[in-house]
Amino acid sequence: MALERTFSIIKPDATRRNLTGAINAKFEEAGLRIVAQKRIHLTKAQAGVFYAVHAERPFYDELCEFMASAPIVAQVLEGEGAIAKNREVMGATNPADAAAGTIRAEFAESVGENSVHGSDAPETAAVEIAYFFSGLELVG
Ligand code: RTP
Ligand code: MG
Repeated sequence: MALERTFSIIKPDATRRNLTGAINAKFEEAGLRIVAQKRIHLTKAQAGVFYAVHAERPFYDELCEFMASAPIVAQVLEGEGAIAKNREVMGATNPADAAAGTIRAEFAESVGENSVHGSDAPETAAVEIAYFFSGLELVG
């Protein structure tokens, strides 16, 4: 399998509870390398652009409010099959459905405030990485 990069966000519910290090440990234990990372506080409009694909969903406004409610940690993770591996480490969107040992099973508070985001395909990973990072900031 090829070396791949994916985009990750440690969401406001997790930064608020000082879980950045615990979540990063899960990524590193799974063999994912953090090749870029920054802590930023999004505006609601910036969150809205990032989640534009969900604009018609009933939870969109609440999701954008939440993503702008506290700092996030934006990251690029690299590894063999990084996109699928990251989604495996995150667990299901709803923590009630997430497998034991996954980030969402251990840390998520609800289906909305679920601690992490991870890209779902190579195309979305490329777009999401480019929204947050320049090429010079990716240090493999
Ligand atoms: P993500 O995009 O954040 O990695 O999560 P995902 O693929 O597992 O879930 P997705 O369907 O893409 O939904 C994006 C985010 O929207 C929030 N959400 N809230 N209240 C709800 O029913 C609901 N459903 C989704 C979550 O924060 C989810 O991660
Ligand atoms: Mg998604």
